[in-house]
Parts: sequence; C-alpha cells; structure tokens
Amino acid sequence: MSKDKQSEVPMTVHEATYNLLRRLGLTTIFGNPGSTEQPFLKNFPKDFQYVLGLQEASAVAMADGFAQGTKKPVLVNLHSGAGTGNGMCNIMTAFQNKTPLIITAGQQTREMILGDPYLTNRDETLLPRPWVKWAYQPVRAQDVPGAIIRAYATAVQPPAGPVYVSIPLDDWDQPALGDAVVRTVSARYSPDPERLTLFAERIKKSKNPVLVYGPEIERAGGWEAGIKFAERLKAPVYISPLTDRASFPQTHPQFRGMVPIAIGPLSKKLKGHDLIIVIGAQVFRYYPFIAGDYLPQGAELLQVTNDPWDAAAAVAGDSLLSDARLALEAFIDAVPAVTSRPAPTGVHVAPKLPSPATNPLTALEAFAALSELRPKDAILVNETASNFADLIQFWPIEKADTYYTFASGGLGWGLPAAVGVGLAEKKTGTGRPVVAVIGDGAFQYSIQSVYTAVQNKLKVVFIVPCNGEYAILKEFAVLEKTPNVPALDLPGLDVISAAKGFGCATVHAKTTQDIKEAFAAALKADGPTLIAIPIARQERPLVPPVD
Ligand SMILES: Cc1ncc(C[n+]2csc(CCOP(=O)(O)OP(=O)(O)O)c2C)c(N)n1
Ligand SMILES: [Mg+2]
Repeated sequence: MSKDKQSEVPMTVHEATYNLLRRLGLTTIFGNPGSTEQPFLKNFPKDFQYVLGLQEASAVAMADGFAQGTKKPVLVNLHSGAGTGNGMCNIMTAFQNKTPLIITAGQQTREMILGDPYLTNRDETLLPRPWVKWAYQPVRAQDVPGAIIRAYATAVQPPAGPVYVSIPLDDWDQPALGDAVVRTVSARYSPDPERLTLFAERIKKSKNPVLVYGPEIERAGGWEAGIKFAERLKAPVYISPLTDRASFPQTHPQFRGMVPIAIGPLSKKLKGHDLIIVIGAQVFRYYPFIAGDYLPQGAELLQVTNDPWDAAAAVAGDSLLSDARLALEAFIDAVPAVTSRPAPTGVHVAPKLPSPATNPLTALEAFAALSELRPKDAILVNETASNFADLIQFWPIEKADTYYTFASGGLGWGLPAAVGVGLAEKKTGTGRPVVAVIGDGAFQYSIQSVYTAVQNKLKVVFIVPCNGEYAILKEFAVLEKTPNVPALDLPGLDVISAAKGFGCATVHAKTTQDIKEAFAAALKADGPTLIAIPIARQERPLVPPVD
C-alpha cells in the first residue's frame, strides 16, 4: 500500500482511544487481562506501561494508591463482569477515598450479546453501582473515545471518584470518527461568598471554637492553609474520625488527636466548645453505635465539604460547599487573628515503654523500635486495625502526603495501595520509601500485590504485626456483647511463606534488635521486604472511655 493510500485508512477506535489516553496523560494502565480486553491491549504501545495485578482487588487499589501518590487520575482495565466483581470492594473504597479512577471493562462482542454468550457482563452498568459516579456502555463503537472523555470529566470533578465504561471487544477495530475532542473541567470550586461571610461571622463570634480537620484538606493541597488558619484562630485541632489522610501535623502544639468514632464519646470529647468547625470531612464518620448527643450542649457546628452528599448526610450543623483549601484561604482573609486567648499548647509525647521489653513484643514496643529508624521522608500506609493507635504514638504524621489509609473499612486496600504509592514514588522520581503496616488478617485479602511490588522492584517495606487473630473483632464483640463468635483466631497463618511465594525478601523479627536490623536492611534493599513481627495478644476497648 502506498503512503498516500495508507493515510486514507480510517483511524480505528483503538487508535483514537490511545491518542486520547496519551493526551489525557493516562499512560499507566492497571489491570488484569482477559479475552474481552485483549483487543484493547493488542500491540500495546511502548510509551504506555501496563501494571499487572494478579487479582482485580489488587489492580484497583494499586491504581488508587498510584493516583493519590501522583495526584492524577488513573486508568484501570478490568475483565468484564468477573474482574469487576473481584475489584468491587476496592472500587467502593476508591469511591469513598474520592480517588479519580477511570475504569474500563471488556464486554462480549456486540453481535452476540443478545444471546448471552460466555463472559457477558450482564446489565453492565448495574454491577459497579452505587460505587461509581457514572457507569456507561457506548451505544456504538464510535462513541468509545467520547465516553472516555466524559468519564474523565466526571471522575475529576469534585467530589472526585471512580467511573466505569464497559466496552464491547469488537469496538476496537471499528472506524473512528477521528480524534476525540479533549475538554478540560474544574477540579475544585470556591465557596459562595455570601455564605462564606456568614460562616466567618459565626467563627469570629465564637468564644471557644474547635477545629476538626478531614481528608479533603490534604487532598486539596490545603495542609499549609490548615496550619495557618488554626494558628490564627488559636483553636485546638482534631482530625476527623477514621480519616483516610492526615491533613494536619500531629506534632503541632495545637494537635489533639482523632475525635472518637462514636456519637456519645465524640460529643463528650468536644464538650465546652461553642463552635465545632469541621473542614473537609463527613459529620461524622461514626463506626460503632454508642448513643449520646450528636453535639455537646450549647455547641453549634459548621461544615465545609466539596461533596454535596456529605453535606446532605451531616447529622447536625450547617454546611458550606467548597474546596477545603479555598475555604481555608478565604477564612484566613475573613477572620482576623485572635488575640483574646492564648493558643493551646501541649507537645506530642511518646508513651513510656516497659523495660526490659516483653516477649513476644507488644505492638507498641515493636512500633517504637521501628520508629527509631524512621526515614524523615517515609510514607506510611496503614491497615492495622487494632494496633493503629499504638502505631501513631510512635509514628506521628508530620508532613503532607505521607499518610494513607482507606475511607471505607473494606480490608484488602492497604497492601496494594502501598504498592501503588511505591510505584508513584518510582515514576515521579521522588523515591521516598513506603512503609505499609498491615495486620496479619488484613494481609490476606489482596496478597498478590506483593508480586507486583517484587516485579517492579519497589521501595516498599511491609510490616506485619502477627497476633494470629482478628483482634479488633474481639474488641467489637465485647462492645456489642456478642460472645462466642466463631473464627476470630487465625492459627497457622504464615505470612513469610506467602510473601516468599511471590519472590519477596522476608524477615521474621522477634526482638527490637531484629526489627531495627531488618528495617535498616529493608530501607537499603533494591525491592520490597516483608518483616513479620510476632506480637502479644492484647484486648483493649474499641472506643476508649472519654473522661
Ligand atoms: C473485606 C472485609 N472483610 C471483613 C472485614 C471485617 N474485619 C474488620 S477488622 C477484621 C480483622 C482484622 O484483623 P487483622 O488485620 O489481623 O488486625 P488486628 O485486628 O488483629 O489488629 C475483619 C475481618 C472487613 N473490614 N473487610
Ligand atoms: Mg491480627
């Protein structure tokens, strides 16, 4: 065929879509391939990277970690209904994390779908709902690139989140209408000025306000603005219950910890404040039901969120719809620095440890040893249910973008998300080490992501505190008065052998000395290391009493 003739060959949907993905910067694709995706993945271009997850739960959460680490939307490619089903828990988590993921899934050949062939994604837009912002299957092949640009525009607008496009496998070779029209949309919006003024007036009038900061602050790049506003207001700062990002330095003298995760204890904790200012969070992300007042007597509540759903679902107070950073900056301008009261003080002090160390170590002792070698720039990924409070005592978060956990409570996110964050560090060249502290139960859910960390030689250290049980569920059983629940003990779990099976370096660290040696070596290694630490079983109250 002559050159001229070649140029007359119409562009295919495949070509138009890859051109579009390039222009949108979606050149890293997370997925697990199947027959319905192969026509999309054929002749995979050299300027794209395919990151293989050996199961879709891992592929989705790795993409989530990567998107959060790079602060950009990411493409995930799943295998029809089957792959979507496997990925579902982490799609739900990505939705609640407000992570923009453009999920595409293969679909059977259009011509056959009516007859329900093998691997048909039946009612394809139903399966991912309600945990995607939009689910669509183009009505004709030519609409595939247009559907992807619409999906992109939906995913990145606030509140960001996953979207889903199902694509029949015979669409890719069809002639395209040409290159897709690339559009841009806003990823944040500023507050209504009148309402902002009303809120600022109420803040100015307050005698004893308290700030509750949530994950939207950090996502919006509002870390510095959050500090500045808190310092001007001279108010104590808490982080919102079960927050998935840190949003405020935990060693700051105004920092007071996380508010309790239940109704009664939360209002008890905030007693005495006349105004509760919640920025970038739900009101509130409660967990167990412990009855009580939603707000302490005499207190009012103001909420700033970029999510109309969260504004509507708030159990108390008034809401202002806004990007958290833009609202904080507006408050800094509108509320003069307080001079009538001193700033609250109190510096974070790590708890005292028993001497000599216990055998097996307590989680607190293990984390204390680990923290002695904490690299200044390390990123922490947390999925350690019952030991998180101990972890944060010795690993307070001090900088933006160095702490990640899930917003949903669906286990199996932390391990692959840490791999995704590690990939982001590698890709962007920042190269910060990722330390993922994952319970021995939680470790089992998306275990195959260890393989991706090994294959990509990521600087990720998996720390697994091994208590051989679902400790937090035992704590729950006490709170809920549900004795004799089966299956809360996990005898015979061997996380070392499991990680070895994926080619991961492993260490069994029983003493504080073992931990330090293993961690030092892991930080120098050219790939991931798993450090399994046997820890003592402890039963603590799920919700510590508030005095
Ligand atoms: C997908 C999923 N399945 C089940 C649960 C219920 N669940 C919550 S915590 C937990 C146990 C966690 O155990 P582990 O990771 O060992 O932490 P530990 O409580 O021992 O510190 C389970 C099974 C969940 N949250 N998510
Ligand atoms: Mg456990």
